[in-house]
Amino acid sequence: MNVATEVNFDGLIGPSHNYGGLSDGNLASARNAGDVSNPREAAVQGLEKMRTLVRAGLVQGVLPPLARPNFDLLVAAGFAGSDADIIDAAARSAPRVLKAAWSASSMWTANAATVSPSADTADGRLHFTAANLSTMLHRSIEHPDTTATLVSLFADEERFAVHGALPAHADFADEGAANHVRLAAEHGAPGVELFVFGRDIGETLAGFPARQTRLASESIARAHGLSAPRVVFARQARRAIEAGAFHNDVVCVGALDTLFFHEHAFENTAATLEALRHAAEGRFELKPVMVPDAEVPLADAISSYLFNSQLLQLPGEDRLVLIAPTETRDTPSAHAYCERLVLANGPIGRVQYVDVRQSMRNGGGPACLRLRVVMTEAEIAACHAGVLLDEELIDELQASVRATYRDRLSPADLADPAFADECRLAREAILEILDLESLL
Ligand code: SUG
Repeated sequence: MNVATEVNFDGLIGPSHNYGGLSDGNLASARNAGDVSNPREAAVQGLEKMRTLVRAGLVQGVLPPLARPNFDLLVAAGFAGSDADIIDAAARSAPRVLKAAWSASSMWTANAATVSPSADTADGRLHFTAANLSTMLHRSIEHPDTTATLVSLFADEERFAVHGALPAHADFADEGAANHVRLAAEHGAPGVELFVFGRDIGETLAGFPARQTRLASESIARAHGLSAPRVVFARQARRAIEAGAFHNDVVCVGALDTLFFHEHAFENTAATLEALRHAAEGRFELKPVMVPDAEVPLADAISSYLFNSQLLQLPGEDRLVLIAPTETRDTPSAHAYCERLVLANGPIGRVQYVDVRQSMRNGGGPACLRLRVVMTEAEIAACHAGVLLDEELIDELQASVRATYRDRLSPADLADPAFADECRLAREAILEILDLESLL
């Protein structure tokens, strides 16, 4: 067995972070639509979360923001001329498309791709499939640039396989690692991969959209060369989606042998746990931690983002640590549950709270902001070194953000062509720091 480490690649929040109200079914996004945002504070908060994990002794990576506005989308919508002409015309006749083009949503890197570590794949390579994010217009434009980023970071084809996104059709709707959980005895051991979908192909459902299909999940498992007996496909509870759990990671998080989830996360909890136990047989014993609705009602689980936490094995701690958003601490039922959880002598020994409020107001908690990549030493050595962070690099990124990002951004600013230049310069400075000028 290879020794491997879980590396978290967080999305660096981009300079156009704003509250567009673009995500149907994401209650926070709808609630805060049109509010003034604080891009500088948002990016600093995200970097502080990364610093917390660096200080805890973890390997921490970062993915740069994508170029915004996305002029390809605006040109596809028929706008032409200079950048300023395009923004001006779009602001007048297609403001919602312009908002989509400006979205900084690539910060939520849990949706960037689905990742299978080399211990799980038939060819022994570390596989990525960029998510097509086809359900939401503003997110559907991410994948070409995300693929390019992944290819630059994981260029060594002998060790890494980067697959482009699945077809952009509703039957293949895919939201990446937000609907995927990997469980294993140790990070480097062969594991069990759980894919959670909300919809079958051809199925149309009333209400909030189910953003992941069974076909998408199955296609990824095939492309990654996963061993069928070690893969579980489970249906997300319709009730959870209707209550605002637009991704499974809003009601479930897993790490190593532990699955932490809400009673109403899965359509059939008993069958899901049974399938996981069966897939894990001979490798590890599953430790399910199910939170009853009577203790944390589904609505509180979703508003507090209790489950959108990072569940981590930290050096020097014998039990897992849950890195939860401060909103969990501020929600009485979720907070009381966490207090009991750590006393219970189960697999989770500590809860630590982080402030990512700017992202949370768009429905993005600590778990949304990171893409987990289990990597061997050799894979870490083969990955682009410029994106692996230490505190000095975090300081440098924060200084750059403070110098180039706006403190306040209001919806009207998105119509200002000068803001596009400002964002370009801010991104250029970041790419230079990360030694990724090739992505300019
Ligand atoms: O896709 N919000 C994101 C939040 C993604 C959270 N990710 C995970 N759960 N893994 C989304 O709904 C809101 C953007 C806006 O309204 O401006 C947004 O895209």
